[in-house]
Amino acid sequence: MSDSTLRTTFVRFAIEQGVLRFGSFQTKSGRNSPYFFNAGLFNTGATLGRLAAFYAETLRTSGVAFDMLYGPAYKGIPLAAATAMALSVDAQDVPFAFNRKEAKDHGEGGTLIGAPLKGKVVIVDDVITAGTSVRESVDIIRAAGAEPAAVLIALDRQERAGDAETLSDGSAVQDVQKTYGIPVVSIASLDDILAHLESAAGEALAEHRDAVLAYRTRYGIAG
Ligand code: OMP
Repeated sequence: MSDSTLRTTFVRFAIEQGVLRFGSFQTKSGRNSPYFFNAGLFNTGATLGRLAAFYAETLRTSGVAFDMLYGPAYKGIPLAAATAMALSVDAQDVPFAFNRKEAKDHGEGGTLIGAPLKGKVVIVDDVITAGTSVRESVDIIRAAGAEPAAVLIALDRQERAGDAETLSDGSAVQDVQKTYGIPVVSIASLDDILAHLESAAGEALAEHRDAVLAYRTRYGIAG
């Protein structure tokens, strides 16, 4: 599948599954968004498997060199595990690890579970809006003596970080790339959602196009 076909197919898949919805939603950073992508709604074996195949294909074609995957709790955990399984379908057996939110002082102890963090580590997560959640993962990986290699996400909302007065110039994803010196690779982005809304296939959702465009004008990076 070509890169653009993969993106288009993914946007359609997310809409079909009710993962990508249009209406009125509040984001974590307090923005009132006309669309929302809830990756937790890929909640059957088949849909999670299909999502993971998109992650695996996106990572493979990105050219990023990596040794293992890391899934931040909670939502990154099934994503990293399923992506590792999807990579193994093409005989790429990659270790994965994840964290728990609270340290355990008995049993296996610690906050990290799975393969030991070492080498080049790809952080697997769902969405980046303002980019607030990447720092913790980077810190955990570095503290273990490993090296963050990239952030792999399903959707880049292509928004600027900050509040109304302090909106940054670049996108949150660009900020992450600059701050940590690692690429952010996404299956799809807001541009792909807009392309769908503007296509014949997105006709039924055309009523949402103006609101999404207005939102992008306010918080987005692209013109
Ligand atoms: P940042 O940490 O600000 O980049 O926001 C990303 C997080 O927001 C994701 O991990 C989700 O918890 C949540 N989110 C979505 O899942 N989908 C969206 O479309 C928008 C958000 C959000 O709240 O910004």
